[in-house]
Amino acid sequence: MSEQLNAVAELLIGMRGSQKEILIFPHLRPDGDCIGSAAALASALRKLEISSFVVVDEAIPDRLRFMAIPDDLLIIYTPDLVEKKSPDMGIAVAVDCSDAGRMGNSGTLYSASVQTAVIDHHVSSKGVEGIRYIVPTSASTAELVLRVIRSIGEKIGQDLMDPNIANWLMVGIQSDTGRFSFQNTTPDTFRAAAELLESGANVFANAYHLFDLTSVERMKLIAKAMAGAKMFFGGRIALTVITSDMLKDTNTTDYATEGLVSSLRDIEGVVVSFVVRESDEGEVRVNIRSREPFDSASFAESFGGGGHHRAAGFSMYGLTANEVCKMIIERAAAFFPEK
Ligand SMILES: [Mn+2]
Repeated sequence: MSEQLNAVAELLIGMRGSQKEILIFPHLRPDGDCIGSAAALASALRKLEISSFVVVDEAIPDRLRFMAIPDDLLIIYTPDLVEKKSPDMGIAVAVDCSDAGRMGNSGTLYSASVQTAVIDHHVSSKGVEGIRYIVPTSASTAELVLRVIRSIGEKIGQDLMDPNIANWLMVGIQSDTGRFSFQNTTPDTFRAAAELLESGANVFANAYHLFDLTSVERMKLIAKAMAGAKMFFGGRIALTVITSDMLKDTNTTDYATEGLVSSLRDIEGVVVSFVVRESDEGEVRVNIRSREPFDSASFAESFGGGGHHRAAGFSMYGLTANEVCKMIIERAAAFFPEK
């Protein structure tokens, strides 16, 4: 067992018998991995009779409702919580992210905690505070949380797994591996998945909800985005812009764009793809997917963002989507090795 895993497990176990809470913080705009990991960890900790909640800025997005995470496991962040919760807060755990900046408003509450811990698999993990279990080679945070839960169980001699926990972790793995097809998928991923299946996860239902289920509205949005896609550098870069008007016209939300950036990368010859999204709040968000040798994470970091080598993102403020596109194309050239 790694030292970091052991340290996180011991830290969490240490809250048994205290009146303090363990609050768990996924990242903003939650995906299956951060929400699944957070819900599984909170639920397992409750079996130790530790009061534990997942703190989020907004309710679970519609497309993840199938996970059936009970409302009583969640706290929707409000600013008054910082004062209200601080005295009760024993440990704040960041999952699938490593600093308050990725959490949105609830990051304020995370930062107010004296003791923090991080469970994450992003190469661009930031910060130095707290106990940090960060494994960039892990395909998902869910695999790391599974190890934490298993380790706690072994230490206290209690099996903490149940079908809900198993399924929430499986959702995390399926989400982040593109149902076991991305380059990040490892033998450990399959071993974890096998264990979770044996504990009651439903790989089929998850795949349907995560990847196949769609809507006419979303299809219309994707059609517009695809029609507007532009190619650069002899077809090695594919880029498209999603404007606020496109979302309004098709009656969709931001979440409808999921999967689009991967589809663009799948075009033959494309090494890196970008989806540039306008938001009403003056933010322009950029999603990146790439193939070797293009490093999405370091490209995103050069704009103040982060992520994984093959999947990353960043946000810009006070610029138009077109200005951001121009900057991307100018800077991307430097990220292709010299010929
Ligand atoms: Mn993840």
